[in-house]
Amino acid sequence: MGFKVYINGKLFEKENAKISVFDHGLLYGDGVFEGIRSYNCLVFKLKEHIDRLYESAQSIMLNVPLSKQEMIAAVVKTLKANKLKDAYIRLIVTRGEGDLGLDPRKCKRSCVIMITDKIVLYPEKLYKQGLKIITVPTVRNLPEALNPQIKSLNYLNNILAKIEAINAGYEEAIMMNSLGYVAECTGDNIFIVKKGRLYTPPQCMGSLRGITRDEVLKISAKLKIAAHEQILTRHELFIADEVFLTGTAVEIIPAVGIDGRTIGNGKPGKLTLKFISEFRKSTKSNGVKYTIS
Ligand code: PXG
Repeated sequence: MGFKVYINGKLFEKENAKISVFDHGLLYGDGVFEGIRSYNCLVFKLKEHIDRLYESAQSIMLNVPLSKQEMIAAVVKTLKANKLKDAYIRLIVTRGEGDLGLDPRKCKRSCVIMITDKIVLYPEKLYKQGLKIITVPTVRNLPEALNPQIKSLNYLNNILAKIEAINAGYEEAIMMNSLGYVAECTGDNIFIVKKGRLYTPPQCMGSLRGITRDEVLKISAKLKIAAHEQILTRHELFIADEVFLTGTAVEIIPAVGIDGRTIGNGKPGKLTLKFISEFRKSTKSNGVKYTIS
């Protein structure tokens, strides 16, 4: 069975799911997106993802032609049409079809796209062993230039950092901001554990306000583990007891090496493992429910 893609209210077979080459999402990266997951027919934190999508759109003056309720209904409709229990959901709103020029006023109708697919899980081995990662030269976008809070279709900043990691033989990069402080990874937020406390950079250091990050902060409150939003330097990463990354796709993954330094004892730490198991529990019980026939 082929799979179906939602475009502007209609479902198309994958082969026929096409948009204009004059769409400003393609020509200029002018649009916003979300990456969402569903677990056993529960869309995890759907409301939070939709809220963030509309905030990104508001910031770039992009009209979303659906109410939030209609958007949620469309996500559920697409998941049901594809009979997916566990899914990765990519929600995209582009400026729509315009002409060869930046002027967004030429784009008369924004374009809403939803792609739902089977989730590709990272090998369990990575969660057990942890990642070795590096800091890279490309700095995270300045909040006063292109605010990382806007989850826009322009991800070249992150892709350049990813290329630098890959060229050096690593899978993931830690991005610093222009002041040299830790911002985030290319598609994940970063946390450290030091002396039983949790630290993560504040948003003003140049990171996206991750929904997984928010959930980790919530879990830490529940477990009565002190958590702080604090400016972090490379040095603090190197001397951390534990480091982990958070994001929708990866959930929570330990980092056991940074720039050649071994973090802690080189194995995923106790608190990291606790957060992984608490997070997995949360994905089983939180979200918007749907049924598939
Ligand atoms: N930072 C950046 C720059 C991101 O793009 C996160 C942090 C984590 O946020 P959430 O809300 O997911 O905890 C993201 C999210 C992909 C993909 O296809 C990327 C993200 C999410 C899902 C899939 O690479 N980025």
